[in-house]
Amino acid sequence: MFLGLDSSTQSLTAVLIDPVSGQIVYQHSVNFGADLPQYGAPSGFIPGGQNGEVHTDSRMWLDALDLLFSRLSAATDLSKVEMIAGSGQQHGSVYLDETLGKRLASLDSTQSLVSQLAPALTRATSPIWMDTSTGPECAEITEALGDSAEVCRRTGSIAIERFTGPQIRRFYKNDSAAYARTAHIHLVSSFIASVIAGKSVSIDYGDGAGMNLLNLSTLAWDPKLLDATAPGLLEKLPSAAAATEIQGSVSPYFVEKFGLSRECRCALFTGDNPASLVGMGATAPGNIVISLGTSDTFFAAMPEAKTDPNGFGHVFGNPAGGFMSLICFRNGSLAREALRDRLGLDWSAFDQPALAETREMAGSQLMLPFFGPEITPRHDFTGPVLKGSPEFESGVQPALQVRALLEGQFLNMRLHSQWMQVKPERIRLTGGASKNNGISQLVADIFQAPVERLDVSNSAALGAALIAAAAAGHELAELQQSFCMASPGAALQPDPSLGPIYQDAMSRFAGLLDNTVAATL
Ligand code: ADP
Ligand code: XUL
Repeated sequence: MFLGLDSSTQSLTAVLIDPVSGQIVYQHSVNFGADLPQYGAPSGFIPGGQNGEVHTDSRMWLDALDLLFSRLSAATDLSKVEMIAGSGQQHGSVYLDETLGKRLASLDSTQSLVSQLAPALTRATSPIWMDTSTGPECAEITEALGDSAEVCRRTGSIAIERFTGPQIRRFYKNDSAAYARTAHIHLVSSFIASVIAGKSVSIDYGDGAGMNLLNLSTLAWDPKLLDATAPGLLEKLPSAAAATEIQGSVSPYFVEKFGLSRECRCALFTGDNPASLVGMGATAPGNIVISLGTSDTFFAAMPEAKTDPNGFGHVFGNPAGGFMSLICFRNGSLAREALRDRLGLDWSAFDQPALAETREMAGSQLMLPFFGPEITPRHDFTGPVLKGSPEFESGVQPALQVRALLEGQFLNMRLHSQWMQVKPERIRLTGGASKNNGISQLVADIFQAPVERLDVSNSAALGAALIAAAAAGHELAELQQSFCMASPGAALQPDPSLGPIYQDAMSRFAGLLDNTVAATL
């Protein structure tokens, strides 16, 4: 059996798979808010941060590991696990002193992880991906490199507030003594992997690319970005490596305490998005994953590291080799909910009658679907912008408003993923809104590609379990065939007659966006 772990914002999840039967044997989550209330983080982070700061108590992740493994060992036979891999929320970082190696190598299974490892922390809390406090540091890093295009060319993303490099720079500027005491800077993923492996392990290319520090051409830390970020940084970072690289055996702590086998080995941990690409069965180019969650994300495998000339999209390593893109849209379900509530509808009314009865009007009325600031495109919108018939613009036709909002969201997604130059052969749709038939059909029509909906609830942890099996020699493509297939006949086919209509609508949408942004600059 193979174990995949995912340490996300709100929970730590385990998925245990048996590659021979093609079955998930067991899955379980520790919820940080509910299971570890002593950390005061009901949604996985410390509420009330100032100036865009969003941090988490790093010790919470250690207690979550002990709790998860104690529950796993009570529910399953962990001695059958051959290999462990995992993933973590991206960009978050953990800061530790020079005692880390010794502490990891001599963990006492009669004590807790937190009591033995917390004394090594040089920064009490970890900045996580929701943090937006590093605007000045992003500007300084960009300035040192010349311009944003240069940062993007090297690392696959412009300098981004939540990315680890700018976060490290802020720590160095605000507390240089603690920075100087720091001997190891880990990502959430590599920190947890290090605990499990009993030694400080590498950062994988998938998660490493979310730091504004990894050079995508050399797959090594970029000297110019290291210099622009903080002094002496190279010595504090683990090396970068492929996710499937085996790190050795699991720490004796987990053998003695939870009954893992001494032969059980560990692969590297990656970011939750790269792991989801694996868990959604989309590591080969041509497959697109669209996740319609709180925010919407669009990700896809890319054979080579092309970058977004506009700087909105990101490039990460693909755990199966090559690269992947990730584009995030802030106004996802939040915007759909805002319109739903404004019109007093429920989700089923989005499909029937709203979308059904406005079919003839496809692509005719345009909405810039932003109820607040957006990151793709990066602009402080203050509300949606409507362009069409006078009735539509006056907002009196609820059904047409729904259609225009959803069309606007997916036209915006199609427009801002064009830089990848990938023709989607198949879209795998996931996230809360993928349950909606009308929304799912609209995705097929706008992208002119079949849409499959996968019933995979823990795609990152499943992806991690598949990475573990692949590291042990199983064929990833075969694993994905067994674990990540849509039910037969479940694909929604695009209506080809809508192809030219949405092509034209996308050009008009782009024009409206350009004019609106220009008018408010
Ligand atoms: P998260 O990003 O928090 O993991 P989920 O992927 O679980 O989010 O999606 C949750 C969101 O899905 C809810 O906030 C809700 O807006 C949306 N949602 C749930 N059911 C439907 C539906 N039938 N139609 C449209 N949206 C839905
Ligand atoms: C990606 C990002 C988020 C986190 C969530 O850039 O910030 O998707 O990985 O866990």
